[in-house]
Amino acid sequence: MSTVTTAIDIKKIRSQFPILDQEVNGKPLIYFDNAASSQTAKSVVDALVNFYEKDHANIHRGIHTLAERSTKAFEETRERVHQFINSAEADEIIFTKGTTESINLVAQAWGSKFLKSGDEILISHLEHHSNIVPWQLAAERTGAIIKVIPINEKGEILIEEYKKLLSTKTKLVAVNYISNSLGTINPVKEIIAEAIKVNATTLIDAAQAAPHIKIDVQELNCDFLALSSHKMYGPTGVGVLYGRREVLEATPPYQGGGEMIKDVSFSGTTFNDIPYKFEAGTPNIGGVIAFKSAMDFIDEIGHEAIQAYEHELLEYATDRLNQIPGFTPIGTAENKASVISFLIDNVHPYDLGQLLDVKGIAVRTGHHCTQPLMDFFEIDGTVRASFAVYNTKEEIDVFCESLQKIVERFS
Ligand code: C6P
Repeated sequence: MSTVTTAIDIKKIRSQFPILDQEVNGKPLIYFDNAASSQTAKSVVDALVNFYEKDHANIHRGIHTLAERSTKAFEETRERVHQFINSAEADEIIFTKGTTESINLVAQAWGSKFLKSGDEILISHLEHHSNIVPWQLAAERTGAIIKVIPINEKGEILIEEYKKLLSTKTKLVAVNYISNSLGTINPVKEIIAEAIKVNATTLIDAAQAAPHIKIDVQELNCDFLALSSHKMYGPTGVGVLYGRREVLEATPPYQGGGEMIKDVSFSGTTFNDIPYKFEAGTPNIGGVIAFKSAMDFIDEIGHEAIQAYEHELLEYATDRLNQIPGFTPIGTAENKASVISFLIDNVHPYDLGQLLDVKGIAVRTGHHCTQPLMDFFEIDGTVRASFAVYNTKEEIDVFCESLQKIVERFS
């Protein structure tokens, strides 16, 4: 058994995740499906319970005590996100259901005003369907054209090819920070800087980045950034859209309803200020409030420590997996987060996923909502192991030994 060298109190961290302390199919659970959804920290669950047991009321509407309490806690999370991603102000933080809704909001609301026939939208070949389909719908509505930034065999964006695609016709560049299927960390700062040269608006899909690396929207200088709480040890059904003030103010509302208005009459409506203009209806109040505890959990460990530890897990697993006969990694970028997508000769990914589940190991199999990327590699899908800060080298040992046995059975 190996020991982890990076300074991190794994016992303390794991104590925040009682769900990990169980058997699945008679074996201790090993949860390596964190890119799909990470487990929820106990402090987050406690915050949710506390809200429903003590503070539940609708927000921004009532003047009674519970309404004031829940409104205050909700707005405290907005402040917390503002700090967490270093936006210029808290009003630039909009709560959504998740990254998918955040991107759809931009594609529909911003797209309806700022995209017109012949305009170009640049996305990369690495994108999740959530950063492809909303643009296809926007393109259909407006006559804009989608252009795809090519990648190499390692799964890295070809920056020189990207630069060639940029022109005065480019109205939007939308790319992910970290690829969910391959783990590639994209040079988003450089991508944004190049987009700014042609006055293009930029959107960063940070769904996979937010749990792993420090995000600083002012340093990145992006116009929009999207993330999901459930990949950050927080609750499902909560996401964030960051938007630069000027861009948000210029963007029309996404949905109509309660809270997003200043004044409504049958002859017309005036809209609320940002961020409320984009938050129609009653949101996931409890989820948003509990999301604050997820950011506290991440910051207590620190992004630097998280990144160093997860990188150690990535290198350890990669070395061990490379020794397994028939192992082929899919995505071998120089700059990678803790995601390993792979194939094993003669074993279908679904069979592998099922056989690993029998051993209590949770991985994701399939196309990971990135079918164009799978087409690039001429495969239907992969097996994907994605590590979080609560995973250990000992779990990787069990995973590799289990894989080895499966390979032996199939050879
Ligand atoms: N990827 C995965 O297993 P939502 O579902 O809205 O929270 O996030 C969508 C999304 C957008 N962009 C990226 C880069 C993502 O990874 C995801 C979610 C999960 O890879 C579920 S498909």
